[in-house]
Amino acid sequence: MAEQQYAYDSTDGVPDQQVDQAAYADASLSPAPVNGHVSPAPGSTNGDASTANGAAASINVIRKTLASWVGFSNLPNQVHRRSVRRGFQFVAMVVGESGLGKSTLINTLFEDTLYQPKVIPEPGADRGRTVQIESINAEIEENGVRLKLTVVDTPGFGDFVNNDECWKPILDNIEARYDAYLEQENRVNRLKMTDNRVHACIYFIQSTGHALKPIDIEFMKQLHNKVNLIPVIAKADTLTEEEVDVFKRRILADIEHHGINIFQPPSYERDDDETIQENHEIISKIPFAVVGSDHIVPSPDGRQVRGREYPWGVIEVDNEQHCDFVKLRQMLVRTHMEELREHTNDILYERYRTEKLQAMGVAQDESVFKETNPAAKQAEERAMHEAKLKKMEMEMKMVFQQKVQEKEHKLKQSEEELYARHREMKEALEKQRLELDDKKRRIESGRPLTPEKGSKKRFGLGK
Ligand SMILES: Nc1nc2c(ncn2[C@@H]2O[C@H](COP(=O)(O)OP(=O)(O)O)[C@@H](O)[C@H]2O)c(=O)[nH]1
Ligand SMILES: [Mg+2]
Repeated sequence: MAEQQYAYDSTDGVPDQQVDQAAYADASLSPAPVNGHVSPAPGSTNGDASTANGAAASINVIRKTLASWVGFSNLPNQVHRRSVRRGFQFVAMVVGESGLGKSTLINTLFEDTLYQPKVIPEPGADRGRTVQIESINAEIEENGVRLKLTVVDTPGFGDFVNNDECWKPILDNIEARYDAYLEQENRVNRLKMTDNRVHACIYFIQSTGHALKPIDIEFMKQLHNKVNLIPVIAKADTLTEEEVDVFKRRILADIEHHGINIFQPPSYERDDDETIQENHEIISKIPFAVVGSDHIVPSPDGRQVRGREYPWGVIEVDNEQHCDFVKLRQMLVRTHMEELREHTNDILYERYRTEKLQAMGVAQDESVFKETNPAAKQAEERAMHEAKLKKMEMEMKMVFQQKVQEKEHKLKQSEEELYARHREMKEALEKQRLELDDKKRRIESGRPLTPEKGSKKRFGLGK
């Protein structure tokens, strides 16, 4: 059978800080403040799943059967080998009031005493005032497949006179684990990622046979968008078969009425009939009515079975006729562990991460999602090229105009100079002409040109 080795162990009911620290050490998680008041990210409780994958591109898929064996049908085996090499990490959280059989159920699930028998506090002893968070790490191996299992227990939940906000330390712990993962994602080296996020939260409902209690509704309402909720009816052996049926219907009606999302095993188109049937059976049993026991008792027909012995008979844990434990284990371990991990990563964590980053002011550059259409891209490039040419043309025009203006200016200047010179010369000529006219008139009138000089000469000549 399964070979098991425990990394850490803890005694149930006794807060073991060392265990808690060790559990966090790997992912450099710090334990969440037990009664700290970290406010949840805005819209954290009712946000919609943002599974925006964008519109699927209309690519024509060619479906054909290959003539020869190419080999990619072996891919699942490769994934299998890698998974076996790496092992799996799974974190399960158990929440519910004290004494509902949380520790017993975990021991029953993993077939060993992860939790030692409870040390019940003395009457009047201080039990602490807050919900505690304790985690136990165990490494389980079955047929060569390693599972690193962490069980997060929440002793103290619902145990006080005032249970207002007793869901808060639990929510804080879940968010602290998301934060630790986000921090790892942002590291430069992401090769050694430890996934300490809570993948499933088993919520124990007291088998009152009536309806959900306000504390149950409040807890589920606060946590349903943060974690995969798996409600179970604790100690189902205290109810008769009919009582269980009625109680289950009432619980589901309450859950629906309050709009609470519990984990629903999804079914897929390609599932084979057997898987679909299996899924259907699991879904029909939700909320699982469970009985836990880590004792072996003799059954009336002489077999040694895990169960609870009563004066009127034996309740067998592993008998589907007696309780839903087998179905719960099947879903949690055999059929849907990977689904729980995937849903945590793809939906719950993704939403938390988006809200957290948006609150920090990190925005998504939507242009990176823009489809690249070659024709549109070409047109865009052409337009850009044309705009560039136009700009160059404008610049050249401007330079040309400037040059023309300069030339015109120069021409105008020289024209003016020429005009001025022309005017000057004209004036000078006019002056000369006037002088000549004057001389001419004088000569014609017989007057000496230059009277003083002329008379002297004439006198001189006349003698
Ligand atoms: N009748 C009945 N008793 C149970 C069941 N599971 C656990 N118990 C008993 O309930 C008591 C408290 O169980 P425990 O696992 O310590 O509860 P926890 O405080 O929720 O962890 C123990 O005496 C168990 O033997 C169950 O399925 N049915
Ligand atoms: Mg316990």
